[in-house]
Amino acid sequence: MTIINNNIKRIYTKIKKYDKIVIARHVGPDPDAIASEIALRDSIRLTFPHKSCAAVGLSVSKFKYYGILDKIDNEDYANCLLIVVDVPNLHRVDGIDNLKYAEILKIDHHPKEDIDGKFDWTDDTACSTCQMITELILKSPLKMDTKIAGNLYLGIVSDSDRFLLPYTTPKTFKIVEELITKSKIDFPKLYNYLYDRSIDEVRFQGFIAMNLKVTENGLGYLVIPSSIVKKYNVDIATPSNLINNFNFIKEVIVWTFITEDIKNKSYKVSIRSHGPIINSTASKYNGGGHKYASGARLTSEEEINKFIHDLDLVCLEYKRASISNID
Ligand SMILES: [Mn+2]
Repeated sequence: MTIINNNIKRIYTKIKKYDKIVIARHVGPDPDAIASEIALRDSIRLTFPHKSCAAVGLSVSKFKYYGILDKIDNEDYANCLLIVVDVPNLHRVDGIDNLKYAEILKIDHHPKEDIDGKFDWTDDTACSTCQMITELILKSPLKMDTKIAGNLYLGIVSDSDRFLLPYTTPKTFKIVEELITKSKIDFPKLYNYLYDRSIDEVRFQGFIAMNLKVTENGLGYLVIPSSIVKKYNVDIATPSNLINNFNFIKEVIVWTFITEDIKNKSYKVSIRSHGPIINSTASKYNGGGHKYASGARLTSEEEINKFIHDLDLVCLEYKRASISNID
């Protein structure tokens, strides 16, 4: 097989060269992060059975379906090739403390930040890292099986919010078409793994809908105290899992959930946008991410107020700019 794409050729060459490979992703993983690290690991194992390849990071029980993550002995993996997926900054990579890697290689669809891999394949026009991994496998001698294909499909569907977000491109559909055709996955069956919800979570979503505050400028926001998280029997990651479900509200152009995290003495923040660019605001508050989907961390009530005020201004400026464009 001749590899045409240069990025793919370089990544494949590196994978071929190393006998020890560790794959890692960001802390607080989502389906795209988990699916991309596990799918790439399984494909490398399938193609090169003699290599030691591990996918690391804290396991999350609700993502068990994708596969089991590896606990590694750092000594065993000394001088390995480290591949980081779905994360642009080193301090957010999970499970690589004290790992002595020979080279780092990055595959990611977030805007570039501080990880400068020896080789860096960043494509911030890709809807998901899974889209990139799918392309990598389809266009190189790396092998695919039904399980790998299913994982990749779920990562793509989840990160593009069912092909709804603006990062969904004709290329996304082309790659998905090829993925489905070649692997013959039963994709409607897979949706249960993404969209089945507990009644607690559904009731909690009702709480958010009932209590979301909406400003005149189109900012929807809600501060969620830990007592509420406890009362509804959910966890502090639940609001960020639910945030995309609020993307259809006419009066709202930017929305954010600010959840109290007692353990870390801070507030976990998720932000989404229908137009205003929000990652610059997120990075002012110990966070970052995509233009229209970001996260942040806040430490005090005073900071929460400042953050809400800042985001509201972003909405106001966006509205003003849209009106003057019409003129
Ligand atoms: Mn992603």
